[in-house]
Amino acid sequence: MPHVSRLPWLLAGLVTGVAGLATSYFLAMVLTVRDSPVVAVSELVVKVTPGVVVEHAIALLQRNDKPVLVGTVLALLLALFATAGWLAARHWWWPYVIFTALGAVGLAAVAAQSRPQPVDFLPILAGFATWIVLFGVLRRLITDTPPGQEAQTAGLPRRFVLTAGTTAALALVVGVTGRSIGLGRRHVEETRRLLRLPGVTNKRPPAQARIGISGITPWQTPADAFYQIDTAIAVPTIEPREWSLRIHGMVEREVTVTYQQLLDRGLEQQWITLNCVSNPVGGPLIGNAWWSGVRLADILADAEPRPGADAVKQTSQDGWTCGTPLEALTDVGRGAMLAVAMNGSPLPLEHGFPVRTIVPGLYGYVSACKWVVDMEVTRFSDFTAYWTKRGWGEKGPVKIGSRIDVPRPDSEVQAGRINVAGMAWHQHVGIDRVEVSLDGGPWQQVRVAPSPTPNSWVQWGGSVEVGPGEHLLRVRATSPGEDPQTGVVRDVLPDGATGWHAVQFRAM
Ligand SMILES: Nc1nc2c(c(=O)[nH]1)N[C@H]1C(S)=C(S)[C@@H](COP(=O)(O)O)O[C@H]1N2
Ligand SMILES: [Mo]
Repeated sequence: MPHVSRLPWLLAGLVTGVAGLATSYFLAMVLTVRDSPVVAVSELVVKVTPGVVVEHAIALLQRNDKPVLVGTVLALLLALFATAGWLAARHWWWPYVIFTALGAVGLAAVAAQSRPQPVDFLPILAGFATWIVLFGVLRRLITDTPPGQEAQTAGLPRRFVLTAGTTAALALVVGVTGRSIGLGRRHVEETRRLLRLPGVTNKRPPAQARIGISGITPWQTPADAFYQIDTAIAVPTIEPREWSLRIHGMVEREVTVTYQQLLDRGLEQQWITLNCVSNPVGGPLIGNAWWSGVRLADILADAEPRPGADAVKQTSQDGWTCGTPLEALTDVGRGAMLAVAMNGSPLPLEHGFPVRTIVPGLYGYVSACKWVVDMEVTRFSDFTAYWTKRGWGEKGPVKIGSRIDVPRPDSEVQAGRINVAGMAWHQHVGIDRVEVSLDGGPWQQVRVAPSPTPNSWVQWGGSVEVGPGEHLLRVRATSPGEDPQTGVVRDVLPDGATGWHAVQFRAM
């Protein structure tokens, strides 16, 4: 039996292990998962270690306890990776056993955190996949090379050295990139926390806007419950002092505003409901917030759009685009704004920090540009925006909508008089009537809680009489001076769903 060097095996284990760690770390940073996998495992170690031991360690290490712990876990991992490779010289399956065990520990560590989300597990899975695939590749490069037959580098098969070396270098790049993304985000998060915005208040919803029926959606949507839609892979991290907005194109005067200049113009605040064109009938992609920002009509007036322009092509820092009707932005009455705050706090990073556009009465995909940095005054005939290219309508005015929150679909209620309640919206136009129909019967009017503005949704509620058995409740809303909401069913594509929301339930 020829002499088998164990060095390539040990290196294969190390390189594979480190590459998997780098992938998972990178993904954790990009997905803004709370902790990188190694940190999550370190936290698990603390959790399963007896309290006295932890206290002694903290007392001993003082403020270095966390770096020391994470460093120890990392060192242990490196040793395990090398061992896994080393053992593979004997039995090919050893690394797979060790990598699987480590993956399981990683999953357990994430599961042990408070309220883990499904996405929190992705980095672990990606790291595990990297381990399995990569070790397979390196293993083949070692075993497929008959000793002494191929070119050697430092006593190792040259092709193995090349692949392992490239992988290690890539892992380094991936790891360093992940770190800079993570640090950038943390820095901007801190800037955001320390920001004090003059004129931003945290307004409470007006009491009369609430219908007072339990189980209904809150009239004001907290920022962390607000739906989020964007194409950004990593949330853009923009320092306010580095932000500026350039308005150009078909204008008399190009205008550039910095963050400070924006604040100096003075802020306006209003309740505005934002919804997504891809929200199905009865769906959750809608929210209502108290927005603070600067009126866009004023800023555009400074730029003086030229006759013939009918559109504004907005571009975000990450290159997403949308086309907004110019008149919706210049119409003072509509109240389109460059928003800097949501519900009394600077915009969350996910919702466009430091500045986004909000236009009452238009779907988000044609108007609500997050991380907005560029506005080109132009013509619809001269460009196509991100979603328009993909088959969605060019203009995107919101359609009237209504939703049943109470009773819940497929729920059971006591026969008799039961509460019914939900939301209705037609931003910029308003809602003045809501009706429900039980089991296909006549439409019965319910109460609409008055909203302070047509730009926000309303809560509606009332009661209906139900006997024992299966029931179907429908809802439709009406805007002032218009026909009731249509029951014709249309898909969200290309410009928003139509049809009545219906809820099936059972009475006992
Ligand atoms: N930069 C950027 N802005 C964007 C989007 C995007 O993908 N990128 N999506 C739009 C869409 S489709 C909607 S519905 C709203 C959603 O805003 P929210 O995530 O703050 O709720 O943002 C809009 N603004
Ligand atoms: Mo959207």
